[in-house]
Amino acid sequence: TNEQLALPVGITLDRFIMRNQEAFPFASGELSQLLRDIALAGKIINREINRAGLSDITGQLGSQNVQGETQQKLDVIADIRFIRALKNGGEVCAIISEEATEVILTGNNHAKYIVAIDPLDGSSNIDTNVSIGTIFSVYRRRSEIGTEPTEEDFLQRGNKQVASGYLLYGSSTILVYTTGKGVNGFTYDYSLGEFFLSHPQIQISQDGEIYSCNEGYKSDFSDAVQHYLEECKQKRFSSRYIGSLVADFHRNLLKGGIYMYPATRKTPNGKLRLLYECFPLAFIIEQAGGKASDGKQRILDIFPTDLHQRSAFYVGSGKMVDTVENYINN
Ligand code: P6P
Repeated sequence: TNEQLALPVGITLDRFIMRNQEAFPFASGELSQLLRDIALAGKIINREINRAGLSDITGQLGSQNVQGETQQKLDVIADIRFIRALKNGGEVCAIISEEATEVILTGNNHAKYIVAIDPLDGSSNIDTNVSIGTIFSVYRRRSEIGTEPTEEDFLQRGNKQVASGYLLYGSSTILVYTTGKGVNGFTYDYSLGEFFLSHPQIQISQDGEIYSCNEGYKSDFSDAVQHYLEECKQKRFSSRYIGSLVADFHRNLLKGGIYMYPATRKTPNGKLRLLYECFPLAFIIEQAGGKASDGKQRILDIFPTDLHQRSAFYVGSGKMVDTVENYINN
């Protein structure tokens, strides 16, 4: 059944996952364990981020810290931590990451899940202390259990995702995810080392008055998108663009709004990556009652041909995505 679980605010993530698993009649617990592994990696990265200013790991790759150790950038550390957590958790047979060109094999060839991840989105934001995020997407593998996974395992439509979510390392650290039964947000209490349900059954408003895009590229946008921007300004909508996808997405999810990254001269196919940015956020927004489009089609219907392919991205309140699509297609 598709009813959303009404669980009390304040329940721990662990208990929520357990209750949620009961709602899946044939669940064997592997996805539950995988979600716990992701939450663990998020806690570790959260600690690294909070220490970054102190132990000077936000600098360029290769810089030395006070102990004379070779430094690694936070996004490299995040990548290493997620891969290690997923490998050790044993539920994932392969990973693709924004930080790696090729498929990463975990050696768990009997595991049935694969994960696509952007371990820490937007390094320019890391160095300037802007809120940053991790985005993840979970699929069942297409290849036989026991065989070595291949790139083909990852070339599935977005609507085949089993789960997706993000961690936002901001004024507080929040984990937001869906397994297809609604969207829930968990806020991290670092003094207890626990995530607690703080945003149960998130639903985005059908319409909104916030638009997020980099207007510096306005002259590159199609006439249609420029006309939509004019409409937003005539209606005195608020322009909010943090330049950090997870932060912009999360604000719009809670307050209503649209995030747009259209094709530009510099990025003719859009800038954002389909498999580990657009697909996971599109799954979330649809589960929260919103929409995600590349301007012509539903993001989740796209069949990817390359692990790192990019896409134009319009995501948020359904009526706002419909409006900009109408400009583009008429
Ligand atoms: P621009 C950060 O580099 C990122 O991937 C997203 O987090 C962000 O929304 C976007 O790119 C910002 O891109 O071209 O506006 O700087």
